[in-house]
Amino acid sequence: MAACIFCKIIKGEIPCFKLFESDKTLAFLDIGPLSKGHALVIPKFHGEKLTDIPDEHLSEILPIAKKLVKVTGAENYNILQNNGRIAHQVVDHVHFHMIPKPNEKEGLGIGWPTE
Ligand code: IU
Repeated sequence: MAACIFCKIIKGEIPCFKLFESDKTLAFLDIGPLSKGHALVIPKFHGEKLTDIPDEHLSEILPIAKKLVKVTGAENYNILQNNGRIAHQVVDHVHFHMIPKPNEKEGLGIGWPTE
């Protein structure tokens, strides 16, 4: 979809800090992180809401979110997916948030390679 910002990220027209990519799925760091390591996992298939995405384009999403959790070392984390304005969706391309919740004392485990 021409005007979709996440489709532009998928096409490489807008840069992102890429964490994982396959033919169906892209994961990258959120530009406005709620915590260190906040990542988004998105299907490359454009759809506004979860119910718009064919199952075969969703199959990698949770396995990749799990891998990203392990990379951060977070023991506490949220996996979130918002649909519609009332449900706090801002970007109209399906995305799953992986939001680590750092331990106050020890922080995250191994952290990202940028550190
Ligand atoms: P939401 O679930 O639609 O509310 O979340 C949208 C997220 O997309 C939000 O956390 C933004 O910081 C994030 N984001 C981004 O990572 N890169 C962008 O270019 C834009 C939004 I626009």
